[in-house]
Amino acid sequence: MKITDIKIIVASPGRNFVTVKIYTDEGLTGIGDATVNGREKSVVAYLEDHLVPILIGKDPMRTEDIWQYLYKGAYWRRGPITMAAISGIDMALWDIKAKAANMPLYQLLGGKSRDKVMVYKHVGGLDISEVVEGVVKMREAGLDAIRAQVSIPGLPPIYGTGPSLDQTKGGMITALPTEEVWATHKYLPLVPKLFEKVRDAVGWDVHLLHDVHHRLTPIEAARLGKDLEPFRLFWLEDAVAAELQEGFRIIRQHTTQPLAVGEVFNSIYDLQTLITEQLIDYIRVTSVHAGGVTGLKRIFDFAAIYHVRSACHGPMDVSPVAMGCNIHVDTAINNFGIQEFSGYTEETYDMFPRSWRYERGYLHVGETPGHGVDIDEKVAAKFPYSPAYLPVARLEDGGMTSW
Ligand code: EZ4
Ligand code: CO
Repeated sequence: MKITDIKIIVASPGRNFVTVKIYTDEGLTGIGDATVNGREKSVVAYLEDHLVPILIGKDPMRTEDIWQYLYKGAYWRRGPITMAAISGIDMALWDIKAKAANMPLYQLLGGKSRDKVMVYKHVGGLDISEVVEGVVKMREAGLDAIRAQVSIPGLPPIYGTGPSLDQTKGGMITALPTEEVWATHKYLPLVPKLFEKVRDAVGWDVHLLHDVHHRLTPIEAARLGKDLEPFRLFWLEDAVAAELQEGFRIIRQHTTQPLAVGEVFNSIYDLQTLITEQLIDYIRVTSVHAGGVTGLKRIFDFAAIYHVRSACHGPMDVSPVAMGCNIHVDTAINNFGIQEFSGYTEETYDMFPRSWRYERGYLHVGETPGHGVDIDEKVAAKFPYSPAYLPVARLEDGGMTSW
């Protein structure tokens, strides 16, 4: 089999998605997700200028060799743009391979290790009572795992705390970055109060999660971990920016609060220290940013050796294609932990016909050959690219900070 053509489709059915479509001389096609939120066009240029020309004529069945060719062969390794481009290609190639085998992708990854995939969804609110109300509703909707975020009284709402503020362009995803305000000393005492109220309302038979969005220092995160211990959270996510993996040693020394990190990682080397020193409990890499099906499976197998479980990033900017690939990997591996799932706009669902399905807190893998997600290009054509950025964060004195 030979690759005859590769098309890059950019569309914005609620938010921007970059989709790679690979054509072969045997008529089989495959698609992959290559979206990097807020940097979409850089991936398109990388793909169109550099990867498409060198892939035409290659054998699409050689998924490992093509992955290595694009990774090692670039000389300039890693990075979110490069790795998203490789991810998009890799997903499309696995789609073709599984279609050629006439099997759903999970069969090529070892078959089913579980029947369904537990997800968590997000609840946000401007104050604690709003969040508690949202968590109760979410529980009624069948969720066994729920992420809760609250705004800081006296400060403007921050990313991730509003009712889906982080999910639509009508919220806080804007044409130019908005600037938010962050104050750690106001946040730290608030979060334990939130989870005390949430536990009072929904009890202990539910997994509760919280995302710090990289905003603390290690010692501040250690304090938060200790203060949250009575409420037995499933995890504390992105407690600190993890460029310095060793920073997690400080958190780990002080708290038994389980830790998760990795949604911005794109290579196994971003997490090597975290995993081998068992500084975290869940690794949050996702197919679209960590090297496709090939990269994701490699990282999770590595993590398994160190008792670290999977937790694929799965917000709305991880497209239904990448979500489909995540679900196949989630279903096949032994060390599955949880899958983030925000759901999508109706327009997005129309654009990506798929065989996976969501039902009351769980995702179910599809049985169609390939990864089971397709793109309706007529629908895509109705939603042209529209520039959108994540917000940035400043301290109250105006200094830039992590968000
Ligand atoms: O900030 O998807 O856990 N989920 C998250 C997301 C991310 C965005 C980045 O594009 O933290 O909301
Ligand atoms: Co997160």
